[in-house]
Amino acid sequence: MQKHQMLIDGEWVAAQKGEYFESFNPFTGEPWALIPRAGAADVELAVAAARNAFKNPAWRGISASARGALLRRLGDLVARDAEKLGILETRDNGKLISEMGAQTRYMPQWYYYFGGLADKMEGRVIPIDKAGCFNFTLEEPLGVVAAITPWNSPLMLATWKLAPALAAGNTVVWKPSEHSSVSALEFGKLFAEAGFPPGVVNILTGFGNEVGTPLIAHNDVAKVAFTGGDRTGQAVYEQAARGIKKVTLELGGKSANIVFGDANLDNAVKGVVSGIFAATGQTCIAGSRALVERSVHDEFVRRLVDFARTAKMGDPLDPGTQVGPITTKPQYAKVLEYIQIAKDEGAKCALGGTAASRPECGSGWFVEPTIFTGVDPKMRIAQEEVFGPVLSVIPFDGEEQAVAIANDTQYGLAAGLWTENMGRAIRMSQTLEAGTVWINTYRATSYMSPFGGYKRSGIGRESGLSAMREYLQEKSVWIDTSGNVPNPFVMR
Ligand code: TXE
Repeated sequence: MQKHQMLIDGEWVAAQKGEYFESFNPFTGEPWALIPRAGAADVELAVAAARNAFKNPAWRGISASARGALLRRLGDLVARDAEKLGILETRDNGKLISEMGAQTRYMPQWYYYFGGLADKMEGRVIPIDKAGCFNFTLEEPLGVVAAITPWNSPLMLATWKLAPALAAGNTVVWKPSEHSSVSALEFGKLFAEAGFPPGVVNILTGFGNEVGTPLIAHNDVAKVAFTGGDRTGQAVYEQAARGIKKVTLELGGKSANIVFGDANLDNAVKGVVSGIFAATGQTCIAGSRALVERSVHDEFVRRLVDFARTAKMGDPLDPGTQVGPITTKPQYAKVLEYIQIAKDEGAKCALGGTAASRPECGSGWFVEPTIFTGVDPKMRIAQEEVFGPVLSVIPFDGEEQAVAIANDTQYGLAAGLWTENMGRAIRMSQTLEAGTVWINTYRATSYMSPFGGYKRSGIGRESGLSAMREYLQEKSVWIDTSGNVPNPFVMR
């Protein structure tokens, strides 16, 4: 079994207590790596390193253009190592190499884009209303950013935080998920090679309560950037609030993929399948509710089931595999529990509905692609995030009802619309409560386009120009130009 070290102040180290935990390969169900189990003492060291690096002229004193150049160099190194990093992700989280490899190959674009933005975040001169005053603004970094990331797209979701945080001049302590530390540690080797000074990025591996909690609580942490489940996100938000820390939260959803009778049904079937089965449902943007207009409901379900039935399950490292295992054993148990809940609630199982025992699934944690019909929008299976290959099909009549059902959850991350009526598509893009709306497509994301949630799906935006602002603060600077300080007892 490989034994790993974590990154503090440019050094590769064990945890202070010398403890390790096992990381599992979800395809075999076997442990394959030993990861340092960090705790509060390691948090102290990593935050001190990040704090010192933030003040160090080697980082604070270089120009924004030089920071941008470092990010672009990092992007080149990620491009060079994309295949290796993708394979490590798949070993650790069991998601398809076709998906993980595509993500690691696309990741350099974030470093190029935010590297380009580094020297373009200009302040403003305000045409101030006070005579004898000159007023301008500065865009300044926040300080030490705590980045806490999940296991489902480990390096991509970290990249969404690291690239803007570093471009803005912050330093980072990154805690990857305990289920996917290996790719993070391999990725961590690239910072020194790209030329980042020690301590600018530190990586602490371990568990949420042992590393995440003291990290968020630390006085020298200015901001918390978190992706994960909404309950954990709530706890993170509450704790960050005690220190009045800035936060961005990306917290998953119960996204609706809405199919109208006038849609190109072949495309809509592909879109719905891609939304729920392509990433084994383990994605924040999973289109886990298919809302289907009643006029085409039966025909659509028939085509959907026929298509989903052909999905090839098996080794996620095989490029031909279409549905992989569930990443963790508790998550596997959670998905099966929700399938039982749906059955108990009276939903009708049109496909799957069990653990997968196909020979090609070996001893991995696989669940059959599952489709429930006859789902009432109030059922738990239609309201709660399952995070697995489980789709709820809900019929509707007309646009108004579609919007009402789509918006009737506590989440608001994304929505898909399948229709040839562009007037309706544009109307609905304005009434759907979701941070992203896809029209006749699904699961498209880009470094250029803001991504984030409405309602319980989160706070703040990642990617695009908006992300840069999440890692900067604006300072207002006043200068007297009159040389004559007025009456000190009257506010100017
Ligand atoms: O995520 P957690 P889990 C959802 C999905 C899934 C559920 C639970 O529904 O079934 O969350 O998954 C760290 N303070 N999503 O338990 O707990 C943890 O170590 C600070 C949606 O794996 O949210 C990890 O690094 N940090 C989601 C990170 O938080 C804490 C992606 C995420 O773990 C912490 C993943 C604490 N108290 C799961 N507790 C999405 N939005 O895509 C845990 N952590």
